[in-house]
Amino acid sequence: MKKKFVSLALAACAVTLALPAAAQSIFSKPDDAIKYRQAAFFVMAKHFAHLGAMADNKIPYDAKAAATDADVIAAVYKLPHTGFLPGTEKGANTEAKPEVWRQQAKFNDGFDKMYAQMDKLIPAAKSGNQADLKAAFGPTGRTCKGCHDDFRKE
Ligand code: ASC
Repeated sequence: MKKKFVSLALAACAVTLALPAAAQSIFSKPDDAIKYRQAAFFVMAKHFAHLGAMADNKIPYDAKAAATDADVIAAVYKLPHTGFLPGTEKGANTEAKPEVWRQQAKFNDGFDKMYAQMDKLIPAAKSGNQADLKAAFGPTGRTCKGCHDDFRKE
């Protein structure tokens, strides 16, 4: 009995130690991590869609507004990944599919691909040149969609 308790306690410690430091420092409960990733995605989506509207001439191209969008995206695009912690599969109306935790390598690769595209989109959106924005926007949107198809419930 005592032995079983000790091994359970050790297992609990191992799980705690395996969590990224952020899990201990900034999220006090799983729902906080879910809300954090959703909030970061929401801010990204708003500014990404605004860039898209300018790229597609749905609203007039405004170089200054595009640069602001790029600055906001640059500040938040690496935040959502932090919120996909073990134990956050359910709660806070998450749209994440179980595949996020079952196919970790593929999921992480999706983030790397998004980062690579954003690292092109951000300077393009700040270039003051609508053609540059347009050229970078399409591939970035397809990268978003590719990951959503695999890992987000519709
Ligand atoms: C957006 C938005 C997304 C992506 C994706 C691209 O504007 O909110 O999630 O683009 O729809 O296909």
